[in-house]
Amino acid sequence: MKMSLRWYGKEYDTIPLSYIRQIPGIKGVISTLFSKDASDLWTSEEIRELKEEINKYNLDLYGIESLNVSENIKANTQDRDKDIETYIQSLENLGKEDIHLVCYNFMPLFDWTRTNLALLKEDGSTVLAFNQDDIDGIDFIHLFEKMSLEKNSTNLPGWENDKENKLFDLAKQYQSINEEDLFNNFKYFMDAILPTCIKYDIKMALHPDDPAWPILDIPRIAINKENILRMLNDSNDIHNGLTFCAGSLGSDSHNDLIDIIDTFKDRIHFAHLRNIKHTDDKSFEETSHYSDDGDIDMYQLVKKLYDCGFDGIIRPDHGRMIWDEKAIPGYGLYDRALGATYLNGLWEAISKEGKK
Ligand code: DNO
Repeated sequence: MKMSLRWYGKEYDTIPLSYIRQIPGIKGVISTLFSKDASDLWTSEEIRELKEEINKYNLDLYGIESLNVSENIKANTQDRDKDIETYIQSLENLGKEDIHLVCYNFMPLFDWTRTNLALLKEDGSTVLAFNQDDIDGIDFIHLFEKMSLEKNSTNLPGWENDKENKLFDLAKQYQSINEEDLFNNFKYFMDAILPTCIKYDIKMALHPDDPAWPILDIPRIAINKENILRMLNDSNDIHNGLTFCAGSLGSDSHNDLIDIIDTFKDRIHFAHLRNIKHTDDKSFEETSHYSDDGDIDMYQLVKKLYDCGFDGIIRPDHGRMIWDEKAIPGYGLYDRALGATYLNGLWEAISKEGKK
């Protein structure tokens, strides 16, 4: 297992690599070319530059999060084959630069979604939260306007797609797409890219949908064990794998996280570990990583990963904002560093027990 942190690149991230390097046990980061639209090509030069920047700090680039899949591919518009060709070319360029892990998602239109990016807690920290009541009954256009006003931008943190201009057209398009279409569009995409992934040994790690249910009347499929099984088995190759994201899958309390790790153990290439606390059936707040603070027993998850022989990358996921830090929501330094250290502690204890 290698512990890692997500880093958005020197132009966007507020956290210097020199700080990340000081977190015990972190020797590499997961990163991206954040300015890229989902239909853009990633050139070898750009990938090399990113790697070299990271290497300057004695860190490795462990993998990419995310190489985004365009809405053309997800919604099967007339440009899908063109975008798939570009995606394949980007994968080839990554493979040639010795990158073998790609995290991506297949969520239509919205990536991870929260209704509050800074919910104040009694200890003075702020957390990300999702409250279903806040979006129930809101039509999409109004929601989008509300987010733009609050953020003074149409781009949410963590969203890396070319959403702004085409958003409304796409939203309409998705009205006529159902789950079955999404499954088919996923298979079409995966079958097209797999030969390249196999050739360069690039492990694709599908990120589950967050929250793990359809929002705003737009379908979502990577939401539970059954659906993910179908997505992985329909294009059955180890390179078609999963990012086990505890917070995303755990947003639906019906998902049995331990069983999900057990089911996908050979196909989990990347793990995002974080904790959440449900405030209602479809509402939750993020918490510190510590088991007692949330609904997820972090010890059990780490133990299950260890027992399954997991030897991929783990990163602490969203942190709270603490100690007056100002950073990309969910991606500050302090609470993620605490998370990494806590998770490393669990891993060390479990692995030493295991060897007794
Ligand atoms: C949220 C992240 C996601 C993830 C993408 C992968 O914080 O885990 O935005 O990076 O869904 O494409």
